[in-house]
Order: sequence, then C-alpha cells, then structure tokens
Amino acid sequence: MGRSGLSGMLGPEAASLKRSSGGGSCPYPFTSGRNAWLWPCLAAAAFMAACSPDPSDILLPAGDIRPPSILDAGQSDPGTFKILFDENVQPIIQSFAFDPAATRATPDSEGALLTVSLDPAAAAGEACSLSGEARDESGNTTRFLFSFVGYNEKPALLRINEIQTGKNSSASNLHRDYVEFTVEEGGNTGGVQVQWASSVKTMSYTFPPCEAVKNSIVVLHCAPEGLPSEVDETGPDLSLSGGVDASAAGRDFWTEAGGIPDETGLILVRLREEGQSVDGVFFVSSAKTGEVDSAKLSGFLEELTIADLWPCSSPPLWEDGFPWKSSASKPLHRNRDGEVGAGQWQVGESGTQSPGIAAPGKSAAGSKKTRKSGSKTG
Ligand SMILES: [Ca+2]
Ligand SMILES: [Ca+2]
Repeated sequence: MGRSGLSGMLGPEAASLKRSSGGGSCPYPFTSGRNAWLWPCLAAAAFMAACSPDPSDILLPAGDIRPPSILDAGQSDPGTFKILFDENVQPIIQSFAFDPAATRATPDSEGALLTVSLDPAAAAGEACSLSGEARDESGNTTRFLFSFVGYNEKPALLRINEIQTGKNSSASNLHRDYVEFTVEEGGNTGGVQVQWASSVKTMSYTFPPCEAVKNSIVVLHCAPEGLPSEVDETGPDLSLSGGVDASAAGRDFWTEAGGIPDETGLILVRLREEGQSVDGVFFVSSAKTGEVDSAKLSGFLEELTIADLWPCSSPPLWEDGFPWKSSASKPLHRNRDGEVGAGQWQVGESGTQSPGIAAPGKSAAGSKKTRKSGSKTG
C-alpha cells in the first residue's frame, strides 16, 4: 500500500552524491544499462532532495512520495550535460541556472534521462556549475547542483619527462619541486589532471584551459614561494612567469596542492578528472622491500599496471618502483626509449635539472632557473 503524501512531507528523503576531489565531469557511456551508470563520476558539490506535493495530492492516496534519485550525471561532449534519474522526470524549466552565466542551460527530458543543452558550450577545463530541479510523475521534486570542469574534447597528452622531488637551498643549483612534461599530442590542457601521492596522501592538480602544441614542454611547479611572478602561462608568452625553475622555453604552471614526495611516491596523469590514467611513474627509496603496504599507492599501481603504464607484481612490491636514494640536488630523468616502467628512468647528476627543456642538463640555455632577485631562499 502506498504511503501518504503527508508523511512524505514530514520526512523527505535526502540523498547525497559523493563529492569528488575538486569536482569534475567525466566521460561515460550513455548506451549501456542502468548499472553502468552507478560509477561515482560526478562531482556533485551539493545535492538535495525534497518532497513537495501539491496540496491536492495530500488529500488523495499517493503511491509515490519518493523524489527521483540521480543515478549518474556528466558530460560526454561540451554542449550538453546529462543526468540519469531512477524514474521518469520532467525538468522544472525556470529552475535551471548555469555558471558562467554567459551559457544558457536548456533542459529537456526523455524518460528518466534529462539532457541539458549548453549554449554556448562549456569551455574545455572551465569551472562550471549547473543547478535545477526535476519532478517525477507524482510531483515529487529533486533539486541538484553540480560543479564540474567543462568537457575537453581534445586534451593534450602529457608525458612525464623529469622530476625534481624536493627543494633545496643551494646557491649554485637552486631548485624546488616540479614535474616536467613533454606534450606528445597537442591539444588543450583544460581539465587534464596530475596526481602525486605518498603512502598516506594524494595531491591533485587540474590544468586550466590552455592550448599546448605537440613537442612543447610543460612544467608544473609544486612548491611555489607565493611570489607574484609565479604565474600560469596559459597564453602565447612562455617567458611570462618568474620564480625558481621558471623558464622562457617551457610553459610554466604553479600549484599549491602540495610538494612531491621526496623519496618514495607516485605520479600519474589523467586526460580528465577521474578519467583513465595515461602516464605514470613510481619511484621508491632503494631501502624499501616487500609488499607495498599502502592501500593508496597499491590502488594507483594496480591502475597503472592494468593500463600498461607501469608493470607491477600482484600485489605490488616496493621493488616494482624505480629505486633510488633521494637527493634534493638530483633530478629524475626519463629516457625516450626502453620498455615502460623503471627501466626508462635514471637519476640525474646534480646540476642536470632542465625544467622547460626536454634534454637533461641544458637549463642554462634560455632558462631562468635561478631565483629572481627578491625571492626567498627555498
Ligand atoms: Ca615559461
Ligand atoms: Ca627537462
């Protein structure tokens, strides 16, 4: 027997979607069965459900007092945002709002699928939010708010090329944490995600929108000093940024997400937040042996192994990593050739840092590797 509409008013169901780090959209198939929608892809910054039947409904036997639940949502192209509910819905058109406000969000529904047209389309990697309400056939409504970054149709493919894991205060060889990438396939960096993790902590960075051409160099600085000169080079001027390790040759970006693990850690690249990984490296203190006793690292390593990006034992071992004895004066360099995994990596001599230049040890040419006057000691 149906529950009454009145009890529905007294006890509205609340639901919540798990919020992902930083918010984000992700591609997902709109062609498969319902169970395939259940992955926690979306970035609901907040999600509220509420029951608000018409007064007339309260007086009638009500079979459905449950507001529609969201099974999945996200973008698979820049011009639309789709939301799948667990029952047929109709959008409450006047409730829809989008940020940035220049984009108009126009909802339409077919069965349980609500499709919101975005005009103009969300820009690749741009921070967006969409709010609105949907009503089921019994008049129960669900209000939602999604935060995500605009879908990137052609993400730049970044390959990790060099890592400075720690900062030092050397007068002659001053460096701070950075990851250098070569651009293997040109595209937009908007929404491309880099994650770096120690045994206990994961840091995430999502690039802003920027066109990056093939064979160019991108450097992500992970231990900025907070200088005004540390600016993201998203435009044509590659010499815009100052700061330690900024170069005129490379495209510099800065993040305060956190430093790179000095000795044992993992870095991976995703084409978009929560998307599949496309590159990775696992470096380990040569003193560590045996099974990787960190669920966080093991999870990432299994992901990299499945994607053929870094071969690992099952379960992963510390010996699967690139072994080294860390030094804040020495970078890690990657070779172009060889099988993926530890064999592609080597420890560079002190002074072979070359952020912004693909080849090791050539930072003197065209690089502003030393600190700008007035900056603090690292
Ligand atoms: Ca630069
Ligand atoms: Ca380099």
